[in-house]
Amino acid sequence: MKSTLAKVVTVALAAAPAMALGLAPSGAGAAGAAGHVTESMRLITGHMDGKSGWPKITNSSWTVHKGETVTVKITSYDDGTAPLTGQYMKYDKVMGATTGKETVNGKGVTTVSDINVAHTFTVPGLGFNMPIPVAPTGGHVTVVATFIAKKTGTFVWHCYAPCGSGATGMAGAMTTMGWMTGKVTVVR
Ligand SMILES: [Cu+2]
Repeated sequence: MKSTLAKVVTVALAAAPAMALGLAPSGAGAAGAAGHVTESMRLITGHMDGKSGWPKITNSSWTVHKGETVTVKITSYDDGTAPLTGQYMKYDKVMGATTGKETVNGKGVTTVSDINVAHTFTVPGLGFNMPIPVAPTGGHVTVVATFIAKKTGTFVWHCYAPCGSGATGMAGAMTTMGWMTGKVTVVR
C-alpha cells in the first residue's frame, strides 16, 4: 500500500510542470483527474500597442470546461496607476480564488492598495477578481490566481480601474471588447 500511495503522489507532482508550460489540454484529463488549465494574458500599455491611452490585454477571451481548475496568469507592463474609485473600490480585494489569494511576483496577497492598482481582471458572474498592481517602469509584474469553473455560461470580464479615456477614464479601451473587457466561456 505504501508504494501505491507514493506512486499517486509522484504522478500528481509530475503533472504540475506540464500545466505550467500550458501543455495540459482542455477538457478531460488523460490521467482521469479534473482538468487544470492555465490562461496566460499580457497586459500592455497604449504606448506599447500604438494606441495612446488604450491599454490592452492579449488573449482577452477564452473557453474552459465546467469543473476545471483555471489558473489565470497576467503579466502586466503598465507602469501607470488607475486608483479605484466609488463602487469599484471593493475590487482592490482578491475574490473567488481557491486560496483566497493571488500571487504578485510569487508573493501571496489578498489585496492591493487602491493607490497602487493599475487594472483589475474582474468576472462578476463568476465572483472572481484579481487586482493588478502597477508595474515598475520598463519592467513587468506577474499576477496569478486560480479559480474553479463551477457553472457553464458566457461571463463578461471587465477592468474596473479607470484606465481608459474620457473624463472618467471609463471610456475607450474600457468599453471595447478585446481591450479592457472580454469573455470567459465555460462549457460542459
Ligand atoms: Cu484596465
